[in-house]
Amino acid sequence: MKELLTFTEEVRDALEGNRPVVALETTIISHGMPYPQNIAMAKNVERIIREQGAVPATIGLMDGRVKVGLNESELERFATDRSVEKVSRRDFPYILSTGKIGATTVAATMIAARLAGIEVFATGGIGGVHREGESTWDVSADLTELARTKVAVVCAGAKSILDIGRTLEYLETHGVPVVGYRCDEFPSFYSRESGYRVDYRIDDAEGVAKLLDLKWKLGLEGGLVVANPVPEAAALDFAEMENVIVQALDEAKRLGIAGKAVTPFLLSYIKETTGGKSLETNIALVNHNAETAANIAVALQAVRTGR
Ligand code: PSU
Ligand code: MN
Repeated sequence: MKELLTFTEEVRDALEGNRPVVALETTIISHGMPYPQNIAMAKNVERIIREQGAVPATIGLMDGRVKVGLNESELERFATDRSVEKVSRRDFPYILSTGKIGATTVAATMIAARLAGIEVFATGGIGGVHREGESTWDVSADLTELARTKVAVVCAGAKSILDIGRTLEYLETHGVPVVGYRCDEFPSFYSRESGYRVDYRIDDAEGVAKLLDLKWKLGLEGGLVVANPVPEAAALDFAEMENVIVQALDEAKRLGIAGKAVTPFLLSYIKETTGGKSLETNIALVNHNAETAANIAVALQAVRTGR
């Protein structure tokens, strides 16, 4: 199995030396943001993680390998190549066996992180139960992955293109704790509110690290959602975003969009409709998640080594 993974030197050294590492996904680069903002964001989050004393590992599938850590030209390829496929758990073996290039979603990045021995992962927002999911059965594989794979996912909540209430119910059923990092309300990506509460509020990285360490010591498999609201200064109005989201959902229905195309379609519709504003917010929240994830990775290392 190990021969399927390729590490950059920086990531291999960190993992061998038991130093804190933070995983990053590539779907957000290839399918979540336009060029050149996506490549700027990808490099910037890596810088932020290093500044906080951890090592970034951006993950993608390429040449039949799981790349754990991407060099500059590989990052550039994920940011520009239109043939990059979106890879979730289902698509993982197909993309590897054909040697195609695939950007990993939250679910696929968790799988790769677990294989590599990385426990903390920073992203933008997780997938979830879609609105009207009770009839379409559109439930992101991110949720089933969180139920089974031992990785903490730091995110700005879930976009309200989803049914946030049902998403939280699913996570509860599957035993995935939803921690509010310095917040009581589960955030909705662009906004700091959603109308739903988190399970527990924790105000410091050490607290999150202790919870993680204990959860996994107890043999309670599965991940953790760390909900880290977008910084106040970059937050958008919840009601305003709701209008755009309803339009996006109508349009998706009209065009008969289904399967893995749903989320990218909604995201790009919202981006078009809100212009640059939502992109700025998106970048701000990802930066913030990278910083928080690095702090948690460092704290987890300290808990483990008893420092
Ligand atoms: N939600 C966002 N931005 C994103 C995604 C979700 O606000 O970029 C991406 C993530 O990679 C996530 C994936 O894992 O979409 C979920 O896709 P699906 O709903 O098809 O499982
Ligand atoms: Mn789906």
